[in-house]
Amino acid sequence: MSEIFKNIPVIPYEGPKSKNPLAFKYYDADRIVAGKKMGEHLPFAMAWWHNLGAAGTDMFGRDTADKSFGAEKGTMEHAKAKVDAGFEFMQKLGIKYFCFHDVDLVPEADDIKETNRRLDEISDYILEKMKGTDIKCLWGTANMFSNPRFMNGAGSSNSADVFCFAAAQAKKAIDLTVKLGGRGYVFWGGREGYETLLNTDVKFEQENIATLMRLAVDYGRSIGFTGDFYIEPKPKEPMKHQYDFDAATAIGFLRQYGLDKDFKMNIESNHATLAGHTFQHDLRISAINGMLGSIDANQGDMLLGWDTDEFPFNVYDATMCMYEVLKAGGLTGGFNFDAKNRRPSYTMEDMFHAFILGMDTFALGLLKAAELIEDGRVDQFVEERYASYKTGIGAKIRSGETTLEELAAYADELGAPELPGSGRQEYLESVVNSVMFG
Ligand code: XUL
Ligand code: CO
Repeated sequence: MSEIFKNIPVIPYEGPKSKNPLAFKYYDADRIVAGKKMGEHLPFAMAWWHNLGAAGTDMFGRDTADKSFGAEKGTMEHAKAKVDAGFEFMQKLGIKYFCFHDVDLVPEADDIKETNRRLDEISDYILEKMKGTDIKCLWGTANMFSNPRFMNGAGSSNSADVFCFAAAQAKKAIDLTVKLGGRGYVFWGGREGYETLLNTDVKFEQENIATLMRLAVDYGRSIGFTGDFYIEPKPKEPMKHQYDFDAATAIGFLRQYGLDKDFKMNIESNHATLAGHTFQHDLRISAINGMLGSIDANQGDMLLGWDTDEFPFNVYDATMCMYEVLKAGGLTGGFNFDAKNRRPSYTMEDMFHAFILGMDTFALGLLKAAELIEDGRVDQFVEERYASYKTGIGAKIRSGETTLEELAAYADELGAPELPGSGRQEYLESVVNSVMFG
């Protein structure tokens, strides 16, 4: 098979001084950081839909990039050309994982039986490609939001027939994920929400979503899937309101319906910011609940109120992300670049620049997060900030050995507490800067 990305070599690591646009400046897969190889800390993944599918179409204009990869779009030849392109791309970048929706892999037919036959054919082809490489699936998912049948949702649809269709797609996508060695299976509730409460029974819809997830877990376990299921929270877009608003909401939902043992979170940076949180916030909320599973690595634009899915460039955010990941002991999933080139960056070389940027940003984030932890000033400050709970009345509160009467008597005795101590935010921010640039 002929080379698709001609003139693009295997991307080498050349170090921070390199000016070669087709080289890593920070991502050095074998470098040991915090006791582990960088490549193990950072299981990067390619998103099939953006990298091999999205060609620049937006609401105001058509494709700018040519992603035909030499085949006619909408055909199985094109589906296979995408596989060829994807594997060449991943191998040139040293990426070990990919993520997919069912309909990213093949053109959807009118009849689901034909779509499934095409999925069998393409997954055989992918399996063949995987041989002799160490590339695997990170996670799979079903696209239950693009086709008009899902206009009112999938699990949350008012139509039981549509619910069945969603179940059928999820079943097949779980089969494919298992076949391709996937670590996880994602539910992103793109249309699981509402446009208006005037026509919506929220409780009914949430119960149905939970039923769909329960059935998916039961099926997955029955065919030997031992990985994690993930919810990928997002507060809005395409719907005005989406039920998996943010990590806290999704975790509450999972606990309410007894799904928390099988599910974790797949946190996407741009989704967290749409929810009015920082990326770090949703990572922390997931981590403290033991549910930090995987990450969709991208970034939004502070000046725009939608999901721009940009390649990550913000090293502060990546550093705080890696700080959370290191503290959580790593991910069971990985870092999926759910990100796309800007529309005017339409050449094949731009696809590589984008991944080099994203991988270097997270490599730098990892290095700086490890330094921040090693430095210890931030962690030590947090530790000391709660010191009043280590002894005396504080220790009794923590161990649950007190009563409201006892605490009230203690307060009476005290008269007035001292101020609780400075938060030292500006000092801590300067510590972060000194680690970033020191
Ligand atoms: C959409 C989004 C999805 C999910 C998978 O905002 O992030 O691509 O990652 O369905
Ligand atoms: Co995503």
